[in-house]
Parts: sequence; C-alpha cells; structure tokens
Amino acid sequence: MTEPHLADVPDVLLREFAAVVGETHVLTGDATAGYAVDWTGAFHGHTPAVLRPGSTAEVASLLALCGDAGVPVVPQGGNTGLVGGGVPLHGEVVLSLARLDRLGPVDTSAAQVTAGAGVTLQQVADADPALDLGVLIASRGSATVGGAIATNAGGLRVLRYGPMRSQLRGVEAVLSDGTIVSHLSGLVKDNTGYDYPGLLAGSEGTLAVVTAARLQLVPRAAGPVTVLIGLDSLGELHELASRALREVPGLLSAEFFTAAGLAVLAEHAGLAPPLRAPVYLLLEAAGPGAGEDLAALAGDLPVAVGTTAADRARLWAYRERHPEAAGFLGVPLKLDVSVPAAQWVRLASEVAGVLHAVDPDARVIIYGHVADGNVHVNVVTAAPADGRHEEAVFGLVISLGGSVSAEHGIGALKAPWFPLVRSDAERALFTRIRSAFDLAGILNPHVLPR
Ligand code: 2HG
Ligand code: ZN
Repeated sequence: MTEPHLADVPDVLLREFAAVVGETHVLTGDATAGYAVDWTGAFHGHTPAVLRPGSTAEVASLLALCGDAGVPVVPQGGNTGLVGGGVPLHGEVVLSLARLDRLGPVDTSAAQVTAGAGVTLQQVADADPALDLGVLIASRGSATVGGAIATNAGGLRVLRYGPMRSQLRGVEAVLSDGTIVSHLSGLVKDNTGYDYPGLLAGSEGTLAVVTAARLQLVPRAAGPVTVLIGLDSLGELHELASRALREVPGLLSAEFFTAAGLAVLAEHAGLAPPLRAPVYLLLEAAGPGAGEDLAALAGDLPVAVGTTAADRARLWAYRERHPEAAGFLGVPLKLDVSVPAAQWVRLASEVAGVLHAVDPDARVIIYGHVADGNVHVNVVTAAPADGRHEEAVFGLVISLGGSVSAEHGIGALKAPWFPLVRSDAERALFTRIRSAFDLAGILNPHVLPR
C-alpha cells in the first residue's frame, strides 16, 4: 500500500497550534500512533499532528487556523467507531475532543445534563442515581458524547429510547471557520427554526465539531430482569421477539446471537454457554410485572434468568462481548445492516450463504438488535478483501429493501456503496447542506462522499 499523503502542515502552523493549546497538546511523530488506527486494527492512517484542545474556544481557534490554511481535519472522540470515520486515513490532522470532559450538574427537574464532547457515555449514565442515559452501547466506557452524536450511536435500547439523536436537547458546535454555534437551554418545546442538533447527529464529523450537548436523561430502570432464551431457528427467534414487542410493556432490549459466535467466545474468552441452542434471544424488561411478562413469553423454552446486577451482567456478557468474537479469529470486516421487519429472517438466514458463495472459507458471525431489523455481520475473510464481501452482503440487503448502515455510519468503509442507498437528488442535497456548514471544506473530507 502506498503511504497516504500527509496534509501539508508547515512548522509555523504547528507553532500556531501550540500557541493555542500548549505544546504538550500538539502531538507529532510516534505519539500520534494510537490516534491513527481504530480498535479493531482494520483502519490504519497517518497524521502530521494530533491536536488536543481543552476548551470550546481552543477548538474554535484551531479550526480557524486549519480552515485558513486549508488543512483537512478528522474529529475524533473515543475512537470506538467501526467504519473508519474517525481515523486519519488520508493524512488529515486529528482533532481529539477527549479533553472536553466537563460534565455539568444534573438538572433533576428537567432530567437533563450538559456534557462536554469528551465525556464518556458511562459517565453520563452514572451522573445521577435515579436517572440514566437512554443510549447503552458496549463501548460506553470509552465512547464519548461527541462521537456518539456524530455517529448517531444506537445500541442496546433503541427500541425503547431511540438512538443518540433522540436524546439531544441541544448542542454546542464549532464550524470550520471557527464560528461557535450554541443552543443548550434544553427546552422541550422550542419551535424556532432548523433543528441543527438533529442534523449534526449522524453527520460523521462532516458538518461541524460538536463540543458539548444538552442530553435528555431517562428514569433508571426499576427492577430490570434479563432473560436469555434458547431457540431452534431464526424464524422462531424473530417471532418471539415480535411477540415481546407487543406483549411486554416494559421491554428495553431484544438482542440476538447464534451458537457460532458463542462458541468463539467460549473458546477464547472463557464464556461457558448457560444453555445450548442454535440461536439465542436476550430480552430485558423493567417495571411492574416485567419478570412475569418475560416468564410467560418464554413458556417452556430453555431460559436463563438474571435479576441481580451480577447475574444480569453475566447474561449480557454473552451478547456484549460479541463485537470481540471475530477479532479472536483475525482482523474482522464489520458490516452493519438493516432490513424491514418482515425481511429480517431472510437476511439473518441467508447472509452467511451469500458470503460463502464468494469466499467459501470465510468465518461469519452474526448478532445484533433483532427488534430494529438490524444484523451485525462480522466476517473474517479468507479470500482477498477486494469488495466481494461487501457486494455480496449489500446486494442481499438492497434486494430486501434495507440499508447498508443501520447504526455505524458510512465512514470510509461504506463510501463506495453510498449511492446504493441514497439517490442522486439526495446526495446533491447533502452536498449543499455540507457546503453551508463546512465553509472551509476541511471537515472529514473523505467521509460521506460529496
Ligand atoms: C454492537 O451492537 C455494536 O455490539 C458493535 O454495534 C457491532 O462490532 C460490531 O459489529
Ligand atoms: Zn450494534
């Protein structure tokens, strides 16, 4: 592979960066290594500098400098993304928001909090004993508020609380010319023009750099009960999950995985299966009657039940550690796709077959958020990674009326397939929106192709 061309950052610009943030917060050379690769090892980039601002004003000054010099910038949060959207694959400068870690006091009357972009999702969730963040993702200890907004993170409770966009009551962000826009009052009703916080959610760092957010919190689940149910087929699993959506009013999560992924976790992470079945449905519910509702739903099926925090965590580990499973076998290709509910069984049943047709020795692990029509397809390839795996999976998904990205975004990984899911007219509109925000044209230029 040829070395990516590093953005041209002259020494004088590096000195100007240092004058803004201090020399210790302008990283160059080997010190940038951890910021240039994602956690799965699938995306490797290079950067002339990592900038670590400690305030919104510093973000504004840095962006103004980059904008003036035409230096491309990749904003980065906890670097837990899965589509290469937060790493400098084309030699961009990295703008790390990790130091914007101020978490305001919780406003208990509104159940809201203002959090800096670098605050982790776990810290928001822990901010008040009676309240919680509606978004729950496995990487919550590292994933940050800014990154979760930029990617519109979904996760394990979307069926109940929606993705990150649904938690947003306002944002503060910096445009690429250094202008700060801020709307953090948190009003529940505020019909005063464009919902730009909603637009920044899922913008993958292409419109503005989110520096803080006003987040709606949710009541902490009372008496949560977790069950892991063993089933014989994906069809039965989907049917039971659909019934849970209808019949369990306190339902928080409906997640699935299969024996293939669990076998890898058993071997490499010591997670001994609590029961044996071809496919597994994990349900969690809370509130009055949750335990009885889940028991009635499970009926005579094999089931493991967790009511204490420790037992629930043990059951959740089988699902939450699935993103690591393929990594034990090699560097994984992670495809995150969704289809309408009526097509979910076909997607989940056929996806391994279409992959094996183009790569007979590929290892395929599927799991995900069954109630959202969302399947995570993790592939450890044996044949050359020349796009054949993406073509196979996305071909199936499109034939079923689905999307090439359910919750991880487009990033670098899916850029070539973007036109499959967005028309010429939509992409032209995206381009005009982008130009309106990113006047300098420097924000994540290779993500969400223009
Ligand atoms: C999950 O649901 C995450 O566990 C990660 O979205 C999925 O690693 C993946 O493919
Ligand atoms: Zn997911």
